[in-house]
Amino acid sequence: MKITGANVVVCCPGRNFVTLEIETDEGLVGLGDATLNGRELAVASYLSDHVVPCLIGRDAHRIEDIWQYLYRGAYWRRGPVTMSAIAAVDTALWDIKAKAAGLPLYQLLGGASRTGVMVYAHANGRDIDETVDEVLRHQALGYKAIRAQSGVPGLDKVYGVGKASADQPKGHYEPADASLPSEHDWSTEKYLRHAPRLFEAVRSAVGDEPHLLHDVHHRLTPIEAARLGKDLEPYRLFWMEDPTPAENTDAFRLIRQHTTTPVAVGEVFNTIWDCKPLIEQQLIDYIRTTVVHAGGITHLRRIADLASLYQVRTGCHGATDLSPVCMGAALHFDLWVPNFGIQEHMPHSAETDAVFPHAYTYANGFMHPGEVPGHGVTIDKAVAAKYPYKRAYLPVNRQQHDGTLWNW
Ligand code: CS2
Ligand code: MG
Repeated sequence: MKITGANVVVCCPGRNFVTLEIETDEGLVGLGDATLNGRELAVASYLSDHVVPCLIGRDAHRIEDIWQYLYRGAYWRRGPVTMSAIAAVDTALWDIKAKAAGLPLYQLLGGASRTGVMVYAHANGRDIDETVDEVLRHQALGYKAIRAQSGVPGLDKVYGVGKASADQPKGHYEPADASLPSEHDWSTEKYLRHAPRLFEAVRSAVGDEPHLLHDVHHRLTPIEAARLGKDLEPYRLFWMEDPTPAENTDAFRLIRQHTTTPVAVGEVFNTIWDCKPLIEQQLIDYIRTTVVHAGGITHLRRIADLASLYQVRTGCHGATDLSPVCMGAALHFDLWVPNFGIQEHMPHSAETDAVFPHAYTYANGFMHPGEVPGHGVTIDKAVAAKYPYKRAYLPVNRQQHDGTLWNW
């Protein structure tokens, strides 16, 4: 089966997405997500200007060979742009192969290892009371696992807290919110005082059962993260995510010395090499890499297999800036992967779902990728064309007391 064409579709149904469509001489078409929030056009160009010319005429069934060709052949290896582009090609080729076999993608990976994919919801609020209400609302929707993020007293804008608006579902949160990076103010002291109070209120409201998660979003130093982990131990979190920037692996050893709160890292990682030391030294409990930013299904399987040797479980990233194509492919991976942990579930908007019709479903805290051949996600290019690209950036953080540029 030969690749005869490939198109890069950039659209913005409320936020930007980049989708790669690969066509074959047998009429089968595959889709891959190539969205990199805030740097979308870099990946679109990497694909259309540099990758697509190399794909035409290749055998679509040779997924591994094409992966190696694009990874080794680039010379300049790794990085979010390169690996998102490779991921899009890989995902589209797995979609095609599964369609050619007439099977849902998870069957090609090894079949289902579980009856459904446990997901976690996003509950956020401007203060503790509003956040508790949102956690209870998601508990009532059947979620077994809920992430809680709230505003911090004394800080104007904080990661993970949506702006209440008439045209978006309650709690909707889109971080890429401006045509130039918006500036948030940050105070570690105010956050460290507040976070334990938030979880004391949430845990007492929901009881012992629900899994509670929290995303620190890279904003603490290692010792501050260690302190937060200790302070949160009474509330038994499922995980504390991105407690400190993960460039320095040794930082996580310090966190481990002080707290048993489980740690999740990896949504900004893009190859197994980023993950390797944290997994091998058992400094994390969940690896957050997912299909779109970590080289596709082919590479994500390698990361999961390494993690399984150290009892590290998967916890794929699943924010709304990863398209439904990524969500669909990830759910097939999640249904198969033996060391599955949890899947993030931030429902897309109705506009986005109209662009990307899909077979996956949610019910009572679990998702399922569906049984249609392939990964089960398509693109309506006519609807996509109604939403042209609109430049948008992720925010930056500045220390409130002196304006030092900080981690967002
Ligand atoms: C967050 C993301 O969902 C998460 O865990 O870290 O929302 C992240 O902020 C965005 O994906 C960045 O584009
Ligand atoms: Mg995160």
